[in-house]
Parts: sequence; structure tokens; C-alpha cells
Amino acid sequence: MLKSFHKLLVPKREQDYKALVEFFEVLGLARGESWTGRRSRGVKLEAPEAGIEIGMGEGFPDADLVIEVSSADEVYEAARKRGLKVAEDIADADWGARIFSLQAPAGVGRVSVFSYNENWRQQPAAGEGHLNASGLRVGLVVARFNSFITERLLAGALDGLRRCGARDRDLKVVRVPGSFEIPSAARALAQSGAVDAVICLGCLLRGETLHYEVIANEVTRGVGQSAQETGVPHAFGVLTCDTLEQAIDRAGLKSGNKGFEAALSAVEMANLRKAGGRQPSAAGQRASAGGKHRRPKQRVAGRSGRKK
Ligand code: DLZ
Repeated sequence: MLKSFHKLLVPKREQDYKALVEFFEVLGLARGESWTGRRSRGVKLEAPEAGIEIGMGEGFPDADLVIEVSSADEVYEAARKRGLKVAEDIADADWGARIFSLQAPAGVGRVSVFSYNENWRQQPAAGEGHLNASGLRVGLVVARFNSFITERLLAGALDGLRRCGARDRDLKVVRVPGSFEIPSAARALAQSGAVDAVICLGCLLRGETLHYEVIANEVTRGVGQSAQETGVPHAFGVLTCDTLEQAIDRAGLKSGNKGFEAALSAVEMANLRKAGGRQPSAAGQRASAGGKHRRPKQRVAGRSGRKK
């Protein structure tokens, strides 16, 4: 009668032994029975369930060992804090899972860790706009104040739109003196009937702006009101930052480019509106899981992610 089975690892050095025990503990395995004999010692690291899985086809992680956990995100964070090397990082729509692989210490190979996304199997069809911008007409309202930042936001927004398939002839850029003027220009564009979405781009710096809160509130309210009253989606790409450094980060450095993000929101919301907020069909959902409707990747300095 079968009692158990194990993957046996026999490191040669004491430090590798310790590193392996710690590695598997970080991944959530529990220390079980241990022994010390005259010529050897060992410890079992246990999981509640184990087995052999035989798979065929594509999409499997490249690993010597696969571990399922309840939250791959949490284990990922724990692994990162310990300085463990992530060899592969996948968010797989077909599996509905987050998967990543670590290089195990002592040259014993690769370990893949995954968890299924919460409620993945039971999720109802979501009403979502896709990210195909071909044929969409988009207006971009850009404040000239702090143009050093806002021109970068504009470049990010245009990049996002083009990557979604927008044609330059369908894009209309309107420049205004400062963020305060954004709402009225956005409303005029929306009411003209010439655009399917409006992207608002500006930059307010607390340190350099008198009545910063008042202007920030007014711009936010004005843009929101224009969106609600005209029904035309407005994407909000107006930075409200304490310092110039923060603004630079959000206009293309550490925190991505908010103009790019605003562009994707505009495309998604314009398509949602065109679809009348209808639930997509199952076939539509499958199409939007991959190919041209997949969310385009933005290059962000200091971050890298390889998708399988
Ligand atoms: C006047 C002003 C100031 C002090 N600061 C900013 C700012 O940080 N960001 C911005 O977009 N605009 C600023 N402005 C200009 C106002 O938004 C507006 O254009 C002028 O008050 C003219 O109405």
C-alpha cells in the first residue's frame, strides 16, 4: 500500500541544505518529521496535498516542481523580500491563474508557484469595453501650463491610442492655457459630436500653485460633470502632485505614464458606450482575452515582465 512519495534533494553543503529548507518554507511548505543519523540528516517539508500531474499541450510553466498556493501574489512578495530570483512571471488568462517561477538554491532547478484567481471559475460574464481603438475618434485636451510634464503626458496618450489601433486622422489635440480651462474645452469637444471620448491632460503642482486645492477640485468636478452631462467618456489625466519630481515620475518615469493610462481608459469606456454597456457574448469574451484586444504593455523604467 502506498504511503507517500517525495522529491528527494541531497545538497552537498551545509549552507545549501539551510537555504533549501528556508526556500521551501517561504513557499509555504511546513516543516515535518526530521532525523539525524550517523551519516546523514534530513527534514521533510510537507504540503497538504501532493501528486503527479501529467499534462500535454502548451502553457505549462517550465519547472521541476510545481506548487499551488492560495495567493501567488503574497508568496511572490515574500520571495522578493528574501531576494529570491524570479525566473518567469506569467498571468495566464486561460488558466485564470497567476504563475511565477523561482530558481531554487543549490542548483536543484526551478520551482513554479501558482494560484488560481479568486472566483475565476464562478465569475459571471463581465461587461467590459475592449481596447481596440480603430475607428474611434478621440479628443485630447492638453494644458500648456507645466508643459514640460503635459507634453510627456500627451506623448504617452498618443502612444497608447496608436498601440490600440487609433488612426492619427481620428485624433484631435486641443491646447488650453492651464488645467483650469480643461473642463470647458473638454465639454465643447464632447458636445461637438466629433469625438467618441475625451482625454484631459494637465499638471497641478501644490508647491507652485496658489489655491491648489480649489483649482484641483474645480478641474476634477468640471471634467466629471462634463462626462456625466454629455455622456461622452472623459479620461482624467490631470496630475495633482506635491512636487515636480512626483510629476516627472508619473509622466514616464517610475510610475508609468498617466497619459498612456488615460488613453486606455478612454478607449475602453468609448467601446463600452458603443456596445451600450451590453454584456459581451462568450465568443466576444474569448476574443478579448488575447490577440489585438489584450491590454498593451507599457514600458516602465525599472520594471520588467516576460509574458509567456
Ligand atoms: C495660475 C496657475 C498656477 C499658479 N498653477 C497652475 C498649475 O500648477 N497647473 C496648471 O495647469 N495651471 C496652473 N495655473 C493656470 C490656471 O490653470 C489657469 O490657466 C489660469 O489661472 C488662467 O485661468
